[in-house]
Amino acid sequence: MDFKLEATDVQGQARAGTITLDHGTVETPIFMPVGTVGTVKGVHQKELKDEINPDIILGNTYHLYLRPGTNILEKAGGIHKFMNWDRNILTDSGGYQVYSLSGNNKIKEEGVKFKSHIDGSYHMFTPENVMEIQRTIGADIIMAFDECTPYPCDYNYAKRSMHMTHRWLERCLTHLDKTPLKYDYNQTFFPIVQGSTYKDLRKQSAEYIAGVGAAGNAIGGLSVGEPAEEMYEMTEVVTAILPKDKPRYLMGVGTPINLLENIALGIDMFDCVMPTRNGRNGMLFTAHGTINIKNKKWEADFSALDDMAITWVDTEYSKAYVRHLFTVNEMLGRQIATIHNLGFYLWLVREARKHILAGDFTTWKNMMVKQMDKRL
Ligand code: PRF
Repeated sequence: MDFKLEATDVQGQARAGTITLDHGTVETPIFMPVGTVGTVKGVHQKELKDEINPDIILGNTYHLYLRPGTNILEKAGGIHKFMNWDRNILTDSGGYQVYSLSGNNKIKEEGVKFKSHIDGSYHMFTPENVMEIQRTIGADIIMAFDECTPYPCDYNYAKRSMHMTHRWLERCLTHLDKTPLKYDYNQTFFPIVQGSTYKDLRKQSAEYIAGVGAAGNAIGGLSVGEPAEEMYEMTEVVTAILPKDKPRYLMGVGTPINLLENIALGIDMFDCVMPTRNGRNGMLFTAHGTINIKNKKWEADFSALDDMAITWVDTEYSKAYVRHLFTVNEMLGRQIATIHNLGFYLWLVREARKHILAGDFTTWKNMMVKQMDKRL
């Protein structure tokens, strides 16, 4: 993996760069659409490529391990071939999903024993087998196995958990060294900073992670229910320590405003289910604020879905029609909303990149944050 920093904002920490991987170059800042089980829900690969055009998408180890399973993924020749996506993919390690999705999990030094949310069967994730599973899935960027602490989190628990995440990281690295690549392209490993909402722990964790010297670094444990201001404070503490010449990935974030504020603090990569999941629920993100398309106020509004016309659905369909599709629970409504939202998220990070390169990011960001902070 190669990271080139092209520009840094004059007033803040925002950066524009490129990450080159074996399935193409990623322009940063980037938002990675979430394709949990090997599909960005409701979007054809062709639409994803032609309309939304992301350089990289995300998949989840937890889900792909449960279904279709590593056996099928290996037979398919890896996730890219299986889902017919020839651009980059990043897999999350399951270090978040085992806590958020499976009931009854037991976290121990050895690893996490968890109950499948699908059939109730028991499984064990360890730093070692998660590295092997990610080798077999075959994403371009693979993540360390960590513990994402909940919010709020007791200081002593957060501290013990952070140290365990660091010990797990050493085990990931040792095992990865011993586990050969399965396919004919490279994989890049990112470690994850934890430390809950405690500045001293975040500082300690960022120093530890920076010391590993990985090609890229991630920040976990945020956007788990804490106030946005607290998230920004933690990002700021961590980005001040993480190396400037490596990409920084803030996991599971966030709203359009969260993206811009964190870009301003030096984050390069994001992923979040919000544009897809909230889209399926009728929430549309626009440059002028958030729309609940299910609202009766759109019943006879025949204007274009979004006059900014970022993707073709924005002018092809009216608000009244999309509202109708949601009212009668037609899947096309959910598909349209998903394409709109992903188009908007990708537009937003590309605009951010343009303004960083042009040198007026902070002014533009402040204007956009004010403009987007509305319910329409
Ligand atoms: N760890 C991992 N994945 C994640 C998170 C984390 O802390 C988060 C937190 N917002 C999202 N996804 N491995």
